[in-house]
Amino acid sequence: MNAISKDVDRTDIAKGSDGSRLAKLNEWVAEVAALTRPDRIQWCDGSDAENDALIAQMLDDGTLVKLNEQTHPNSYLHRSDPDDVARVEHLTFVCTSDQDDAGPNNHWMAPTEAHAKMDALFEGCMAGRTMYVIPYCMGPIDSPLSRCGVEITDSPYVVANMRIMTRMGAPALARIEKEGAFVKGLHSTGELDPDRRFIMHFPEELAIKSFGSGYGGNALLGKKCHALRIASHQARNEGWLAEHMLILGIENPQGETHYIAAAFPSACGKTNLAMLIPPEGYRSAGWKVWTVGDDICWMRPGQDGRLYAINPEAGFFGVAPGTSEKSNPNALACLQRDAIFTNVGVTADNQPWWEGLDDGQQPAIDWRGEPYDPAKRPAAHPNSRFTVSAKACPSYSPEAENPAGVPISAIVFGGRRASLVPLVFEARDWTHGVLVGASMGSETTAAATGAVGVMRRDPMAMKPFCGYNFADYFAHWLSFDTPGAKLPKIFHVNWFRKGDDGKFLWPGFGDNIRVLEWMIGRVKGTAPAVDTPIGALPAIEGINLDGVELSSEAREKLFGYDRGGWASEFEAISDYLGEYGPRMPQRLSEEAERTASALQA
Ligand code: TSX
Ligand code: MN
Repeated sequence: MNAISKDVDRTDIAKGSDGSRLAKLNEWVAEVAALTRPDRIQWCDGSDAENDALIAQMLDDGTLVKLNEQTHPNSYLHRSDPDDVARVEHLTFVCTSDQDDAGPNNHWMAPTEAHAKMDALFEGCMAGRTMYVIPYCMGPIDSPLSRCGVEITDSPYVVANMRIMTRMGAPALARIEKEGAFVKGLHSTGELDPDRRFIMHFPEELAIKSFGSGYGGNALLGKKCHALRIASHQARNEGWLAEHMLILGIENPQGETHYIAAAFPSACGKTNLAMLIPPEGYRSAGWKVWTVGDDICWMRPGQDGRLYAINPEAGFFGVAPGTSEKSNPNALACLQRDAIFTNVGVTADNQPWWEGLDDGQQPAIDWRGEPYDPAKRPAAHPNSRFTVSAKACPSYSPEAENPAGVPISAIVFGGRRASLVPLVFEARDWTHGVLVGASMGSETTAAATGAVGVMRRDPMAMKPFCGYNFADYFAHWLSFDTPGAKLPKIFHVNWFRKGDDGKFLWPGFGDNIRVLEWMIGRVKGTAPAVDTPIGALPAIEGINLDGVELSSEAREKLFGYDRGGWASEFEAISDYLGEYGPRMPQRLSEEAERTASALQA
């Protein structure tokens, strides 16, 4: 157990000692207990003993199934309710007093109405159950960029996952006692009735209420609810950014490391990029990619004017299907022990299994716990997950624990685009880069929607996660461009361009380091580029393509640009941005017009 936890007298906390900086927390816990009426209240300290007891209890009641101890020590499978397997955007609300503050990008409900609705659902919902109080810290425990929260839940599965995904327990409680401030998250799995399921955010109160789902994004409140929706609102007020971005470090043979933050919509391989292993030629030359985070990035200007970033999370809650020795060996290495799997299949000898694992084994039981029948359903749910500590990742950056964060040299936006969009381009300046982020789009895959190849705009990959009006969000991004700011360069990438034969033109995966190398060359002023109206494209001699075989069609499509196609794209972009109405910053519309007219010229 952590030393700090010994200083905390839990009996005293539960009583709510006067004058204590924890009084606010104790009062809230008492209030919630009076509403939800649990049989027991358990304050979580994050200790091994506490975790062992929770795991034993979940094995006993069937919440968890133990996996093969020889091949996957200390690893477990959770099968969720079959109707509770993903985030539910249509039931996710941002409850600001003024509807315009939530914006057209969010579902909105008035705070009083939302509280009344949720409190009715929560009334007595924990009767016969244990209420867990989980103090947690998003970000390194000693970082000024970190923020704390407390999640109250009746789900031991949530406790076990929060223990991996956040800095949970006694040290977080000690920080809350020192600061007095925390985000209040209330969660109950309820009866898992899809008609009585809501995820409500109250950014003005720094509060979250989530009922009726045990699924990660709806139930692990530190992640999407706190670290993105609530934090984005807080970040605007306090002058920082809470983004849906991976963070990686790229180390060159001279031993210099540059940090890159990158935003992609779902199904673009964010976790794979965050854990990239360079191709052999690069590795032997001394290149290395370090993983800081795979999903969320909090960044703010430092004393020197640069943006400094932390990963607020402590683990990975990644999509299992498609994770293989080829696509992501580092992720696979993380999953050999101490992992929780949700909704994957299992082999006859009880090893976790998913589509695209490609290890030569076969599934015996599917994610519903039934004998595997390919005619019925895939073995693993397409949104099945692993939860694992970041420390288990072979490429985990030691700098990820640096309380000062890492300085960001480049911000990358990207999407899945079969046509038009080249492999990489660089924005002219910050304003143009914000436009590039705001106009991001990606084509859907079967895993996400069933409808394949439909273009969805997803500004900065924040469409489901921005806790306030997108027009205000773009203005906030623009506001970082101040005298003295040493902002990162902004790029756009597309690993998914296809040829006329429908095949991918770029090898992707480890070879993406070639694109990252060009970006860092641009940051340092050494890599050549060609200016175009959409931004700067790599000069063909400026990007290392040794060992990559590209047809002339591939070269043309990956490194060229189609003026007519982009002119149409910019019409679509103006229409899309127009949907955000009169609150849209004029600087952004002007930037779009500037590009559009350059394309006409
Ligand atoms: O994650 C991906 N990345 C980023 C990796 C660092 N994926 C998987 C996306 C689904 C989550 C990719 N898929 C990437 C990519 O760069 N590129 C592609 C498309 C692609 C697929 C297969 C091949 C090449 C490109 N080639 C062969 O299978 C041989
Ligand atoms: Mn995400």
